[in-house]
Amino acid sequence: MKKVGVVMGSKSDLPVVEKAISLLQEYEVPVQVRVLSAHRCPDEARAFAAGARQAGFGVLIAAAGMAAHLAGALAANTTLPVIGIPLRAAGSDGADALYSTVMMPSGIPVATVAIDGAKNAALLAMEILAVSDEALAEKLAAFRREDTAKTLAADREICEKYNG
Ligand code: RP5
Repeated sequence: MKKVGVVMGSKSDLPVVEKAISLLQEYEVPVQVRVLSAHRCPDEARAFAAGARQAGFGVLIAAAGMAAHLAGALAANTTLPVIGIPLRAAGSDGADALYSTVMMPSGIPVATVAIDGAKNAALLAMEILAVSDEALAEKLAAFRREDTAKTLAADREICEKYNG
């Protein structure tokens, strides 16, 4: 199976990014995790993205806060799909990172999830890999069935409590 590259702009992003890493690990998807900043080490970030396809990656996830250019900077250097996670950061509610990540110029797409949306980033990465991996597709379908069952159980509980 192709690897998922999970890149964060700073080690301080790890508490949120860990949710994506642990979900990918739970589904036994090979992951490589890096701290690479579009601003603090642009050469290393560029080299990682430029070599990612050759290195066996199928999707990249890039998480960054504030002026969050990491996902776009990686996307500029690869034609692998790049998923951006805009993050809340000190002194910021994440709206700056959301706009910095989602508002890409035509021709360089970044699939952007919600602010701090690490779980959806991991699920989307797996959905991309599952296009050519039936076993992974079935695991994702099972996850959806469980999610539906949990919601319907909550509905039954609330109905009993409030609707008699
Ligand atoms: C961004 O700046 C990082 O992704 C992080 O979210 C934010 C703050 O970084 P630190 O100053 O905590 O290293 O580049």
